Amino acid sequence: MRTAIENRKTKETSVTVELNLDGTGQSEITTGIGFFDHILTALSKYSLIDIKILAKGDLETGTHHTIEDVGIVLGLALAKALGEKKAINRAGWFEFRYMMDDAIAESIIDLSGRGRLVFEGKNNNNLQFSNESVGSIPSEEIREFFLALAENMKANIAIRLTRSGNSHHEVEAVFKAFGKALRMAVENDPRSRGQIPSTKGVI
Ligand SMILES: [Mn+2]
Repeated sequence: MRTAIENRKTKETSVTVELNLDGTGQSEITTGIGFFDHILTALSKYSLIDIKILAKGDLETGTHHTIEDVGIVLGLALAKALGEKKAINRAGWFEFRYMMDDAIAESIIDLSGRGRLVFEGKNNNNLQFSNESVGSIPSEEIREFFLALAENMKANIAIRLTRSGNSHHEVEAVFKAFGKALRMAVENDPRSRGQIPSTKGVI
């Protein structure tokens, strides 16, 4: 079973993440931030990774520490569960079209062993959500989450919002597109016969 548990405690937050890469998209997410719980639940559902997150942060200072630290610990847990990355597809891509047909996002991921985030809107400019806040969080925190995730799971992650819409839908489209790409990347490829998918022999 490709599972992992990670804990991290600082003076700002206490975060526990438990996951199963070969799950069915079951989740129990409690971060104290309702909208964040909502989009992390979508990430679990679309990636089919079972995810439990319990985070207690200094929300009196805002949501920044909690969102970034959940990204760090989720990234560490994903890296641990992937281990040597034997037999995985390694790369994933998916374009998700929101059913209400306003916000459209796409995501590409390479579990390359290097951490990099490309986070852009149309014309390769920086991704800007339509509103400065979405749900109960500043929308700029979404980038901080994915940056922490990319660095700690050591993956190259590209996220592009190709069509604006309702800002809640924009963020959901981003998380769902990323979830689908992640599901493809972590999936075992039966034809690989257990090999590590790299010409270097190590990722
Ligand atoms: Mn929603």
